[in-house]
Amino acid sequence: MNRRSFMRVAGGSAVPALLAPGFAWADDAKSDAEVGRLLVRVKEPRNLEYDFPTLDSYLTPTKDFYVRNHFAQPAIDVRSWRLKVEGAVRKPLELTYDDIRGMASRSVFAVMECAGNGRSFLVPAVKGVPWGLGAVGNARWTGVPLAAILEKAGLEDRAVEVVLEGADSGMVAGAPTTFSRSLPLSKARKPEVLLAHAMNGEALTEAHGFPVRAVVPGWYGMASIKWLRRLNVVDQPYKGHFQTADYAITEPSASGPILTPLGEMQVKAQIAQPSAGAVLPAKQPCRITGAAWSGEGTIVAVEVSTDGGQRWREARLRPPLRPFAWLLWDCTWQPPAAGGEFRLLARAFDSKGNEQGRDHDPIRRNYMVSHSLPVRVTVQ
Ligand SMILES: Nc1nc2c(c(=O)[nH]1)N[C@H]1C(S)=C(S)[C@@H](COP(=O)(O)O)O[C@H]1N2
Ligand SMILES: [Mo]
Repeated sequence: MNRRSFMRVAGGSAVPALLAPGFAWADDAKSDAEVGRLLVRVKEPRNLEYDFPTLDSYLTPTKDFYVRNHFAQPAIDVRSWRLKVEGAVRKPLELTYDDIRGMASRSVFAVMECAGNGRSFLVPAVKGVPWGLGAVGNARWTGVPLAAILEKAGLEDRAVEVVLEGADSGMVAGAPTTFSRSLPLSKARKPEVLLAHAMNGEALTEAHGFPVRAVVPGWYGMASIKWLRRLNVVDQPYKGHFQTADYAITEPSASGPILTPLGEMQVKAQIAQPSAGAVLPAKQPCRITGAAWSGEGTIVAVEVSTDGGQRWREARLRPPLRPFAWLLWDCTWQPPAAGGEFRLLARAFDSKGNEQGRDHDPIRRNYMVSHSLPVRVTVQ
């Protein structure tokens, strides 16, 4: 046990009972100054999880923001780095870091959630990085709208999608593969979609995609390609590994199952406090806190149950309420004198009429784990 984890235990904050066995604190794995209180899920390539029960601020500090890497982090020399824009465009471009920072930028507050967040709670167990609650964070992203870059390059009429390609790569099923994914033009041209060069007011860190990454607000994290090096405008739907074999679900249809790349995030509330396994004193008011977010809708209500889902009460939504970002919510509960075991649940509702569900639909495989996850506590 290193010093920090020792202090956490000694300081009375229970080691989260949610953690998969064999976890280590990030400090054990590396001395990188950008790592704060992250939990190591996979050491190499680096996959680090936010300790969600510590949630106490609207913006997730960059050092506490989860990291999801499929391949080794690429080494990029920003002086020779270029972003190529090519394919079905009238004027191919090669942009430098300074070119991009010199263009008109905007900032968007947006939650980023990995499509595999929460999968360690699925029974039976599924494959993939065993994320608990913390493959999610909320940040302020600054950059150039992708739409402005596509406009500059001039789309040809045959264009249907933009393939965003990262500088990282590795062998997948025997073939060299880059981390790439496409966006349909309908989303790519939305004003919120950015080629971001800053996060929470500072230049991107290497772990989060320096020099430039995509940020696709409202969509699961896999769309937000880090270490961008190429935008390839294509005239056919892209069939890359990370939207066919991975990050896709097979949806039934009249003409048989159709493979659909994952896109929009699902409406979701998560409880941060109390955390699983907490022991609460009877008759003493307890604050239940958490965050809630959705895809392209905004949160309109969060409800909390302390009896496993029989009765629900409305939580207080704390401003700011912004599209694409999460919001923090809370409510007060008076644990009964009799004590016992309790199952806490939260559920969110959004402006598009979506309601958080109670179960995981198997069609979603090991992705989109958006149902209400129970937090078991003891009152005594
Ligand atoms: N180039 C590249 N981009 C990537 C990935 C990756 O492995 N390589 N992982 C994706 C996934 S699955 C997620 S959830 C987000 C996570 O972003 P973060 O590491 O900044 O939290 O990045 C996405 N962009
Ligand atoms: Mo992800």
